[in-house]
Amino acid sequence: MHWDIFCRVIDNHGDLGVCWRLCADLTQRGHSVRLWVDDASALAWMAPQGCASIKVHVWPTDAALQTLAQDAAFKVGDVVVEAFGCALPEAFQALMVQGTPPVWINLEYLSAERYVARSHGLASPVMSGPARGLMKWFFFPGFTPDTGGLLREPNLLDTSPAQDNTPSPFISRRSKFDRAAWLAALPLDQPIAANERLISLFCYEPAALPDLLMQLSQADERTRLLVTQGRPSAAVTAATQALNLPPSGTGQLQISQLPYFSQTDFDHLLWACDLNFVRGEDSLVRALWAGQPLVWHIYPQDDLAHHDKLHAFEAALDMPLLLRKFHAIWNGLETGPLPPVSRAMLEDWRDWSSRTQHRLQSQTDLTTALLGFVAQKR
Ligand code: TRH
Repeated sequence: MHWDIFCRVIDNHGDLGVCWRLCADLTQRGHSVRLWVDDASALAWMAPQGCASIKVHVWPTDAALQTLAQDAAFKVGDVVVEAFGCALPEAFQALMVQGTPPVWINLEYLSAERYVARSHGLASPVMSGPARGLMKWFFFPGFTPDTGGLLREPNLLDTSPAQDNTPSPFISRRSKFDRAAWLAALPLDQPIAANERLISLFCYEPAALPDLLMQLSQADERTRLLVTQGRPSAAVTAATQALNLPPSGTGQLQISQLPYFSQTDFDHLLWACDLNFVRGEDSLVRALWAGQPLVWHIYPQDDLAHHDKLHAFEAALDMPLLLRKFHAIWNGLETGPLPPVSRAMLEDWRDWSSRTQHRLQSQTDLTTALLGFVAQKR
């Protein structure tokens, strides 16, 4: 099938990150995709290799769409995805009613809250505008079989670290992963030593970050903190300055700043680390698939709606109590010292991550569910 996927970048990288992963998964399954996006600049690092079957277009102006309307060769896709309520241009909606109407999907944000299962798959009749009379369908990702599921490309878990040891170059395809070779090829000031435990950091600006840095610097074990580019890197710089620490860390803590990775190498980072701090939506899902201990920094909302969202996630995935406590402090719901990241605690969290990965893996993945849903609605 042919797909038109519309994405607006609100802030950060999640909107485009999720859309690109969906596009890539669809093309891997033989579909062709046009991705319409208002700011594609992050694709330069997220997907530097591009993808022949994904045509990236700038968000269309009315004038551009009027020109397209004159082009006899242009056809709207069989499926149109409006990602995260981004609102399709009216001139595109006008094109949608010219031939056989596409299946129109409103792809929503990920949440474990109860309304998700209730709302998944509901119809929303279009009552006004050029597409009046068409139907939009709500499609909600989620953590239970009565939702749209989670993005998971077909071969993803066959190639996770536990199952594969074939060497690969630094920018590798997702087919093979060798942890040691991947880590050795990272552009770091100091190579990683065998006795260092590895923690990746992808977050916003958690108030508890200085506490984490101090705790790690005084821990029993040596830790390498691998800090991702952008807001995490700026937050760590600000925290080390406020604490009067060297930028490269102190005591048992060594801090290394990473470059922007492709999504493939971002996954590799999550596979390679002993603990992953992730944020937002897409990196959370990828950390769940990595099966390593994780801490989630949820996207903060002004009305504090993220508090309920975090609690629903903890409950849905039956998170251990100490990990919930860590999340409450990391996300600013509670104050006080972070529980120490001890070896015993990481073991406990690893058991939970591994059980959670297995449980979620038994669910239908989002793209398969979406294809089934579209087939019903055509
Ligand atoms: O960037 P985010 O905070 O995006 C957020 C959330 O999706 C949030 O729910 C949404 O409302 C808001 O955007 C507008 O976190 P997220 O979702 O994990 O997206 C990050 C993407 O960036 C993900 O696809 C992984 C990718 N990435 C790389 O590919 N390479 C990198 O080096 C890094 C740091 C990230």
